[in-house]
Amino acid sequence: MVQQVSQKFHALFGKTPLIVSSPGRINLIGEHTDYNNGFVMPAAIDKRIVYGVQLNGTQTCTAHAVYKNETISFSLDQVKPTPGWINYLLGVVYELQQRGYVVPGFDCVVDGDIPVGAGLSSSAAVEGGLVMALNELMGLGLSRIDMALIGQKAEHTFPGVLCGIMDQFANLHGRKDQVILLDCRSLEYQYFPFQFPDYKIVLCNTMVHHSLASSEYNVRRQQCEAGVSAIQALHPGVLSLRDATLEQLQAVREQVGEEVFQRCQFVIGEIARTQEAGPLLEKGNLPAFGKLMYETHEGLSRDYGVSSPELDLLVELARLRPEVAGARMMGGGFGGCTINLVQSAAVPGFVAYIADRYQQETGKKPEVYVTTIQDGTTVIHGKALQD
Ligand code: GAF
Repeated sequence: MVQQVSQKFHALFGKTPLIVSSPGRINLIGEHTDYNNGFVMPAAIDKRIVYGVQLNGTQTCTAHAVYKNETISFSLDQVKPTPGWINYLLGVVYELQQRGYVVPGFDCVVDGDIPVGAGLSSSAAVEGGLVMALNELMGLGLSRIDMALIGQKAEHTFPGVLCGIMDQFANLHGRKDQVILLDCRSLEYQYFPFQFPDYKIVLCNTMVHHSLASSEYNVRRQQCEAGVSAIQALHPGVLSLRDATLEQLQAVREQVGEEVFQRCQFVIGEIARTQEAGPLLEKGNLPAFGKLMYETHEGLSRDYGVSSPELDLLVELARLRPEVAGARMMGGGFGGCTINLVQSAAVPGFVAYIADRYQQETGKKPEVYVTTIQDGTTVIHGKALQD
């Protein structure tokens, strides 16, 4: 892909680009906890976006997406939300401008193999890759945390998804064979080795992406905030669900109503589960870790209301198999992938079984990816020579 992007860039713009590789992410546990100041456990994976970028000395940016065979140009004086993939690039440029940086014109070619709408955060990869490339070409000296925050803000202001920090953080801080335990309140983090030769991480793609995903995501966020406001009236020290206890939530149950209660109950439980998960991983206790994953799925489906019949089916199919330590839906929800911890020797049988049963029940052919944990966003070629 690197070579292809480089060649395409030469063909279109006649220059040598800076190349940046920007991965998708998985999340082992800690779902919908990031915007509640809780913990998450993501990692960057072997599916990625590759960028070729170079400054062009004008006030215009031209971007070519290889996978769409589409070229779009925009002027730097008129950076505004625009439907389609270009929106994510525009968001990054806008956020840099908002921070006072004078973004110069640039050309870019982008290609990738992160399936879109699969919950593997291709959008954070598009954002992280561009901010990294511009940081390098403009010599901005931004930290990886700064870059993650810029990507997150871009997602808020342009596509309008009020996401937490997990995806952009994982995209920029991923490390080969390690998962990140991130405290989303302090942004302190630690790595846990994830090297278990006996197990593989298998992602099963429902091939379904509901248009509800962004609007319902924002609704969940509001529901969590409603729960916090009610608790805060009694306990002023509670600033987020991270600070709240189940007893405190119970005390406002009637006031907030059953739906908000269930949403908040899930989040409080999920934050606790994610804290339990670190030591289990350290001990290599994947069967116990996997049990927590199943609990997470139940909560996401029953209490948080972000699963779908297809995701529930994939988890139920996985649960019937002794070689699967744990499985759950992953990411924002309403479609996309499940994440499964599967005994290595049994992976081919599991893949065949899932493909067969899922197709029988839904008529859809799932895609299954046996994935590995890789480094976060990386500049592959040093600063390219200006022609
Ligand atoms: C999406 C969001 F972008 C993340 O911030 C996170 O909230 C996740 O859904 C759910 O855990 O990927």
